[in-house]
Amino acid sequence: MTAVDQLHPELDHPTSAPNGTGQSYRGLAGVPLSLEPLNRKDFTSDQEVRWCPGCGDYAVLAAFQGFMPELGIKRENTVIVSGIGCSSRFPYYVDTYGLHSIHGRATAIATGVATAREDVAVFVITGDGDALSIGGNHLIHVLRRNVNVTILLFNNRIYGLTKGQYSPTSEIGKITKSTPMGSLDNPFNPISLALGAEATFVARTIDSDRKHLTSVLKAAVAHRGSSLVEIYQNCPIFNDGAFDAIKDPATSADAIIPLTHGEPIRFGVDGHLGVVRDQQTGAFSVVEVGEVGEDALAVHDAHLADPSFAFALSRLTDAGVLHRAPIGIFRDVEASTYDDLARDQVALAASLGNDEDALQTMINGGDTWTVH
Ligand SMILES: Cc1ncc(C[n+]2csc(CCOP(=O)(O)OP(=O)(O)O)c2C)c(N)n1
Ligand code: SF4
Ligand SMILES: [Mg+2]
Repeated sequence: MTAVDQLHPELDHPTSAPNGTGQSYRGLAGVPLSLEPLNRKDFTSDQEVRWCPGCGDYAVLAAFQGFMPELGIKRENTVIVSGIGCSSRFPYYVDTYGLHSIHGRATAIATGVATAREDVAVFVITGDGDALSIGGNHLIHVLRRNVNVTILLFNNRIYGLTKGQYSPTSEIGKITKSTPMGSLDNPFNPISLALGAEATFVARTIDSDRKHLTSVLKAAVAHRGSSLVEIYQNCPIFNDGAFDAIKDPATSADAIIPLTHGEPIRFGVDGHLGVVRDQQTGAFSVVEVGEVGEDALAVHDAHLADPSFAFALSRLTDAGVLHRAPIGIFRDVEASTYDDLARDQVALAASLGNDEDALQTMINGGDTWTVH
C-alpha cells in the first residue's frame, strides 16, 4: 500500500459513505479506495465471454460489473476466486485479480487470501455442484469461521459445464444423463445449509432481477464476515425454466415471498397471501391474509442472533420443482471474523517478543520420545 492510499473508513465511522451512495461498506474496511473514479468498463476484461446464449450468468456478470465501481475500491485490491463450472469462468471476464482455482476449493483459497491480505476485497464465485458437492465441506467451514468474503452461489440446479448431470440442488426424480430413471436423493436447500453453519449473512436473489440482485450484492459486501448469496440462475441448455414460476410475470406475485427486514411478510396479487408462525413448532406457513387478519402476519427480522427464525423461513422454499420461494436477506448479524481475529492474534504473538527459536523449541518440547 502506498502513502497516498485512502482506506475505506467504515470501521471507525460506521455511518460514513465514501462513495456518495449512502451505503456503508464495513466489509471493505482496510481496502484502499481508488484515486480515480471507475466505471463499468474498468471492470470489463478483454476476454471473450463464453457462456451459451441466454445463460443467466450474463445477467449476474452485468450486475456485478455495474455495482463494482460504486464500491470505490481499487481494482488491484480486488480478488475473485472461483472453482470449476460454467459460472466459475467469471473471473476471466472481470478486470481485477482472479483465480480460476480447483473444483470445490474456492472457499478454502479465498480464506487464505482474506486472512493474508486485509487490504483486499475477496469474492468467491461458485456453482451448486462446485459449492455443494465436491466443495460442501469447504463451504460450511468458511461460513462457520465467518471469513470476510462475499460468496456468489450460482444455483442452476444442474451441472452445466459437464453437460447436464443432476446436482445436489436438483429436485428428486430429476431425469438427466446420469440419472436416466430419475434422481433418488434429497436436494440441499443452500440457504438452510448456510444457516445451519450459522452463516452471518445469508440471502437469495434472482439472475433476471437486476435491481434486487444489485441491492443484495451491495448488502453482502457491506457485511463484514462471510456473506452467502444464492442466485437462482437459469441454464437454458440443461435445466431451462427451473425458476419460471418466480420469473414469469403471470405467476411471480404469488411465487415470490419477499423478505424485508422489519416488515410483515406479505405477498401475492393484491397482497392476499401472508406468512404466519406456529407458536408451538416455530414453523412458518403461507395463509390467506383475509382468513387470519393482517396482525397475525410474521414480521421479518434479519438481525436476530439465533439463526432459527431465518432457518424456519428458508423451509418455505419448495424442495421439488420450484413454485414458491422466499427471496431477500434471511440473516444479517454482526460477529467477529476469522481473518480479523487471526491478524490480531499474530500481532499479539509478535508483540510478546521475537522468539526466533520458537519452532525449534516446540519441536524439542516435552512431547518427544526416542524410538529404538
Ligand atoms: C476433481 C474434479 N471432479 C470433477 C470435475 C468435473 N466437473 C467440472 S465442473 C463440474 C460441476 C459443475 O457444476 P456447477 O458447480 O453447478 O457449475 P455450473 O457449470 O452449473 O455453473 C464437475 C463435476 C472436475 N473438473 N474436477
Ligand atoms: S451450459 Fe448452462 S450454465 Fe453453462 S453456459 Fe450454457 S446455459 Fe450457462
Ligand atoms: Mg450448476
